[in-house]
Amino acid sequence: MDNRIASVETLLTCPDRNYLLVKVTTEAGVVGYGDATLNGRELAVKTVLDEYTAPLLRGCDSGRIEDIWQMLFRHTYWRGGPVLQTAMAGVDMALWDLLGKRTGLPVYQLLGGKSRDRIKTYYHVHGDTSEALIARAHEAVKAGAQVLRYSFSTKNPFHPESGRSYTQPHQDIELNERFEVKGQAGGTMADTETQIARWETEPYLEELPDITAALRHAVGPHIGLIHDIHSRCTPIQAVRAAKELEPCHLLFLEDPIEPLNREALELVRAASATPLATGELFNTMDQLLPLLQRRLIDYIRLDISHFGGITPLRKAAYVAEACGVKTAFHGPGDISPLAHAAQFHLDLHVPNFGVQETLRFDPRLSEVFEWHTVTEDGYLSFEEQPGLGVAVDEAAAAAFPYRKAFIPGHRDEGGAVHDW
Ligand code: GCO
Ligand code: MG
Repeated sequence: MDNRIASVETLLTCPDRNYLLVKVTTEAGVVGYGDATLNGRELAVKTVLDEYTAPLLRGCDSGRIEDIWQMLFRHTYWRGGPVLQTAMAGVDMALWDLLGKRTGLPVYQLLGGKSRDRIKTYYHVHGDTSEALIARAHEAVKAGAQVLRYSFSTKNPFHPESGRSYTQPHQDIELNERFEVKGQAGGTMADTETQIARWETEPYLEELPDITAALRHAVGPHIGLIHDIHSRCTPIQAVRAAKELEPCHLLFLEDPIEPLNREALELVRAASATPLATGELFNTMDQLLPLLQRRLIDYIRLDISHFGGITPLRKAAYVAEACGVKTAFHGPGDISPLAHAAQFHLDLHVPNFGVQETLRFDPRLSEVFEWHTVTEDGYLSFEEQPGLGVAVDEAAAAAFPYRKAFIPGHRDEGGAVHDW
């Protein structure tokens, strides 16, 4: 069989939101798919893949996955960054998928086999008020969830009459009985880059401990609770939040501060026993390593599509294992089912798996991606197939053309830029 790469192509599709897919085909006609979606900057990644990566890979042995990764990372000289790492991730996932299809084995088997039978997952629950949040959490627990990531809206204290509130990003998609989308996930796509929402951290911090305590009381002691601060605190505000949330026994507090401000995590760590997680914005190992070495976090939140694919994510998980840190890979709606599937294979394999973020996918996605997962009692399993186990319908993908969309920006009440 001629395993040399004949072509590397990109497919941009928008069934509900934009996804950039990479398709690698060998001379023998075997095909692998990967995800290279960078929310709001899809065309930048597509240009890298079409103009630079595709010509470079033509004729390479598709089985030399590690070597191709090293070449793409190091031969460009300009290493890292979200655009280049996302492009590499798409190729890397496609090569693992292709190897699985060639050998007839699922990717987790190629990685060294299972360390567990099923994957503990968490979904988002959001409420505009504490009551709405608790009602939603009860629904999720009734449906079998054992871990919840919660978010809420904070009343704007400066304009109580206006009904305006500060809302956190979330991906709590409600479906009706006919499996149609009732509400869109909050704040993840905007039509223009100038669409701005307001945010002030202090009023939110006033509400956070009470809402969390009420939620903990409502769901009882055995449901895992996760909260994502989404980089919106200064270091000392994060210390306050982590300390005040201590009695609520969170599974973890995510991105308490701007994740690239690594030194300041030490302050939060020293002040409280609330477990910490970060990493969704990291692209390379050097960003993560100091946090592991200094035991500043409990969960790595790396995202397979932005960290360069299966090859480096596996290495990061092994290093985390050596440091007693678990995985909680980033699983938002802005990476495609191919990326989610690739992470599921790693989740099954790595010994130090913790929990996996996932979401209720918009049903329109099933027109483009065919994959079979089952979630029972909050644990996910999937049908065994060679490779990643996700079939892509290219004709359906082409029928949903790209629509330019952006991550909405935030500014404070004074008009200054704020972290999203
Ligand atoms: C999460 C993330 C997402 C991001 C999104 C940005 O923890 O799931 O923070 O909600 O905001 O991936 O595109
Ligand atoms: Mg997050």
